Amino acid sequence: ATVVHRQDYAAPAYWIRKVELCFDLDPVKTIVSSKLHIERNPAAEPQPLKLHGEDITVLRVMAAGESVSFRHEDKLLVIDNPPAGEQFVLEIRNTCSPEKNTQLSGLYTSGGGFFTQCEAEGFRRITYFLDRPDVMAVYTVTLRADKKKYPVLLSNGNLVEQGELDGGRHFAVWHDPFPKPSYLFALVAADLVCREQKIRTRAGKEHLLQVFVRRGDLGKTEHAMASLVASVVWDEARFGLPLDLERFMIVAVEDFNMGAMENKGLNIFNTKFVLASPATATDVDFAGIESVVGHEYFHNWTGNRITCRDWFQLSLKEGLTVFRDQEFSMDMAGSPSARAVKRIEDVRALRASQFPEDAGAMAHPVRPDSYAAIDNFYTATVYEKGSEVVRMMQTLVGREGFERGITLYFERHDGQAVTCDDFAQAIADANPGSELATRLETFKRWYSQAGTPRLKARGVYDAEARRYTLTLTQSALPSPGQPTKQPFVIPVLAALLGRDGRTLAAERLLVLDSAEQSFVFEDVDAEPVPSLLRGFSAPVILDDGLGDAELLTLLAHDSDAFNRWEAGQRLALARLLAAVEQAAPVTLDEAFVEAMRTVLRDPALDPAFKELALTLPSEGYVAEQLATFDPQRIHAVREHFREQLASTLHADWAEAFEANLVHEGYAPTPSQAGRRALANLALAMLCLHAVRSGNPVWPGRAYQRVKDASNMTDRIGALAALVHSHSELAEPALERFHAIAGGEPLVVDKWFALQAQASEPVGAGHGRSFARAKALLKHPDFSLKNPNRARSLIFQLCMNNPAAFHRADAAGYVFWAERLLEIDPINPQLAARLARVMDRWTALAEPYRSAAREALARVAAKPDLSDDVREVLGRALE
Ligand code: DPP
Ligand code: ZN
Repeated sequence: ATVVHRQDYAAPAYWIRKVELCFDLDPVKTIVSSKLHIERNPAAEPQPLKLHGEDITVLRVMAAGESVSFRHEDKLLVIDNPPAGEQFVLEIRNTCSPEKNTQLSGLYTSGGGFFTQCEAEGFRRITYFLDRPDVMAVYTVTLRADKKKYPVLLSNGNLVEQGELDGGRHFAVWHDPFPKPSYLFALVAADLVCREQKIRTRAGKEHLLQVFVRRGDLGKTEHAMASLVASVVWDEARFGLPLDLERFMIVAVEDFNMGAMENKGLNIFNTKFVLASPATATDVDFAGIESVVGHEYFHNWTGNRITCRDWFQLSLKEGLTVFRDQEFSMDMAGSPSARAVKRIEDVRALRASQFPEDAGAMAHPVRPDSYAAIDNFYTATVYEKGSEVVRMMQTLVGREGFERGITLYFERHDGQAVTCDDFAQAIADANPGSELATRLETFKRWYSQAGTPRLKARGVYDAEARRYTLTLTQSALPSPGQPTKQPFVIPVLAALLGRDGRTLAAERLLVLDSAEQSFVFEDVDAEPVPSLLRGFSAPVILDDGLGDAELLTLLAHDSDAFNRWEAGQRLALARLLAAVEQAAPVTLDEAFVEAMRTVLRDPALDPAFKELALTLPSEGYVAEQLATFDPQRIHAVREHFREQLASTLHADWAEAFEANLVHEGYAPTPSQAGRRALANLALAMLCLHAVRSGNPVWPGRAYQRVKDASNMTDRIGALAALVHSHSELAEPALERFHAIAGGEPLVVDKWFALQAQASEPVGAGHGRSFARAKALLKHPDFSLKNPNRARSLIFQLCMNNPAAFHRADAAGYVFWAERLLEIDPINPQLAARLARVMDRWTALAEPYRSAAREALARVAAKPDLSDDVREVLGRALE
């Protein structure tokens, strides 16, 4: 595969200003006719016209009304002698086969309908084009298809005409007035129904919102529609960005590689992020829908109106839009404590996915320097770390300053394809003299340097001078291709607490922009406990040297909820790490258990916060702290700790369970969701203890709940409690759950996922969870072709169940290799994601490390792997 380098960017030699597309839709052979209005770029050297095309067949090419000769070169269609003159029209006719398109990139069929996915490079699988984001054109699209099978015909923009054709066919013509890159093109032809609603923006204009789903799913679209309405209102209120389209459509499809796609005016969504009813979706699903609907809607400005010059700039739109959807969810959550809970969840997700990425074989900067398959760079780094970079800018210029920056960004670049530099420049220029503007070039290292920086903080208190001096130092480990790093700009929100919990110094912003700097706090009454990096103000690994006593102070008193949670996690982490080092089982100390009990009992704390605070750091997070890790050892230690918390806090769990039962009607609000989350954690702990002590009461109650729960959150929570505790009732409960699911795909996905994540027994029965997951491959409901289903079983096992996956006999790795080789010919994007499971194999202890290398080498030896998989394996084995 050819590797593309960021430094090689050159503007295109030709622009395409206008496109007229006509589709004769047929699953076996669809005919695409396109008329391209092409303009030479006067700044470029005269050269052949090279259009991208992949897995499609050209029928004819005409230029300026006459047939023109062309040739193929790799995946390009080359016209050596395009017509002279500044502008000309090129007409192309080609075919593609949607039914055979199992990659789900380009035009494909799903559930008997036609759908598209063009980001990043899917448009070239539909027709020949300059398939790059800096080529922006106005599209007019005609769709023709059988009316009975495909009564709904949709594309971007506005419907301008529709009517009947001979032979039971019909047509629709759509026009999108906004110039857009080809990756934002979409079409849908299917038998769908829709929920619709009108909305009036501040300017008084009325707009139509529509959510299209399969027949029978209409009752599950209310939440998606409500989320869309809220998104429209929020973007106008917070950033002054209104809906610019007459109509905005969302279409749900069952087979989809990503979560959703922001095609102009016609968002296409994985059903997982549209369909929800209390009976089928959990609180987490409801929150996910709100955030993804928001995310895709917000792309309309950050991504579509201003797009990326090239794919290296992907974080320009993704980092910024993740930041916007996180802010949206926080604003929707409302109360300060609900906002904090959302922030904790976002940081936990960042640490679970992005930190390991930054430390592994695929580490890359937020703005990568090269790629073989761009689809491999839709990563946690580009998205989540990219969002943190935007958040740091907001911290450095303030919330109002950031809004001014966004306004300037749109004044300067609306309608353009730009770079991450352009964005940072606009935020800085709107805030002259700010902490950002004065060190912009240094700040931009966040875009170019990979790896998670380490921040060390040490304080000295001078009682006589009542002065506290805090010294911050930073360092960063080498990452692939970047042996040394220059200092980052690290905004550190800091406050000082007394040992008794009172505030000794109010929160202030410290900005570290060199290797080492000291900051002085005057008038400090007593030796303080520093509360640093509040709200996780920078994506770094903090070493503040605090011991148990100080962390207990922060856990009990910090007014920053994030740091309060963090203090509890660090107390737990320190114990987990110490125990992993020991050969013998470790008993949890009284101080820690009491601290957890205090949190659980504190009536002033939000139940959602308690659930987060009482959940031990994940096995993956523990592994990340170690240069070499043994997944089985970590699992055994963490399970042992969970059992101890289950038994020593037994009465408190029982009380928490009863106290947090929700008796009102179901609503996916943060407050109800928090109570359900805590009740479910309590139930899990109660079942764990009951199974160990042979008491049937709590498992019985959990079983009852699987049968009777009025909502999915409680049902699956109870099922999880039985499965993870290895209760005898787990099997009948799983059967019951499957029956209740009634074949509903998203619920069946949950059933697979839960079993794939089932905690592996420690000691007797070890291997049972792996065996169960493996056996599920043969279940009649299982399929590799549906990405959601494949992810629910295979990815959950390989990524989220370390003790089942990393086996001394290497059976987990064999399972991984076999599935990877099965999926790759079907869907390379999906296969490449699965390949990423091995990112951190070099940190594994023996015998896992050698076995992992062998599995990697075995897969890499296959000659006909996709470019996507080859790139990931290549980096892993480098
Ligand atoms: N659909 C993906 C997203 O919104 C890629 N743009 O992040
Ligand atoms: Zn996005």
